Amino acid sequence: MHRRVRSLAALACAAALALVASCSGPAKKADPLSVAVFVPGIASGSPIYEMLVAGATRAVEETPGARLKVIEAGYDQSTWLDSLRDAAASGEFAVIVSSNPSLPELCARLAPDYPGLRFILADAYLAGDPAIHTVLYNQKEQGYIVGVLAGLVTKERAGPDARRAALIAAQRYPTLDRLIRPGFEAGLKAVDPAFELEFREVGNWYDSAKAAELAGSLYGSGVEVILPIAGSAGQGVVAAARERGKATVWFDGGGYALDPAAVVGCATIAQDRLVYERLKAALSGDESIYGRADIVSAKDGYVGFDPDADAYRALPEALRAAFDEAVRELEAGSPDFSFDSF
Ligand code: RBF
Repeated sequence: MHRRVRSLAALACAAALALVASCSGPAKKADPLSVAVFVPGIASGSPIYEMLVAGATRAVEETPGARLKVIEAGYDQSTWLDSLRDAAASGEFAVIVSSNPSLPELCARLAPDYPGLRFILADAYLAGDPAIHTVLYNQKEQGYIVGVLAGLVTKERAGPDARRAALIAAQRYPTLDRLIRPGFEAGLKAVDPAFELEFREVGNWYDSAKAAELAGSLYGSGVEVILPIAGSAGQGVVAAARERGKATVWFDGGGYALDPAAVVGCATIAQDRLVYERLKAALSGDESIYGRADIVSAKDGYVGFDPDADAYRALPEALRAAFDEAVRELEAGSPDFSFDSF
């Protein structure tokens, strides 16, 4: 009897080992020009992801023989590691391109099991992993740009004594806490050091009804301008602003299309260009990017502002002149928000 239990246990062990062996590492060597774009969420409604897909698509279209597959992982973050592992284990891809500060940790866990696979991660930071290249935007600068504008518009519309603005975020994460929020606050305080920032959390990146509710009560309490960092949930903030004749400032570009009046300013990151450039380099055989964590900023043209919209042009000329000057100074290094590691 004992012997039988032992041999059954041995059999189970062997089966488990075989399973582990079959799971680790791709069976075939991937075509070096085969690319997966991993969207950690849903692309539609999040400009940062729409640009990720656009930039990767352009690099692949310009590279003869290259192929691209877009994998939309959805909003449940607890499933992302498994979806990534499925993509890696398929053996189909030589490069996985993605964008999000939470991706480096997940990719670094997978990389040792798939030695041929490389990762290009935008809007993220991890130095020293030989399979991973990351590029972080100086989000403090992007925050500062919309902060200055939010401060100026608040004063213009609610009077010189108005000193409250708001940020509605989907969730807390290090880039938000250490770059976006302090940058936004610095911009407000550049207009008036007494500015105070209200902070609210939606809890996810898609619930625009909840975001609209949070925005509605902030606007109702006298806040004039809100910055949403909430992906497609940010549309709820725009809807609330439209309803009350209030304003929003937008991140990552693409905001003006949401409403012709409520979005008064839109900061930009050149995510489409960046993803295009880095993937193009990788597809042409440049291995030097891996292991490197770059930081790009306003000075190099990767962070900026889009003035091309009626709602922005409708702001008083003196306000726009003061704002332009602040953006120009930022590009010239003042204030200096540069940093070498994150
Ligand atoms: N930004 C979006 O626009 N849409 C998203 O669905 C989204 N999902 C995110 C999920 C996680 C876990 C984290 C850490 C960030 C996410 N972001 C998303 C924020 C994005 O990385 C970036 O900080 C903002 O877009 C501002 O540039």
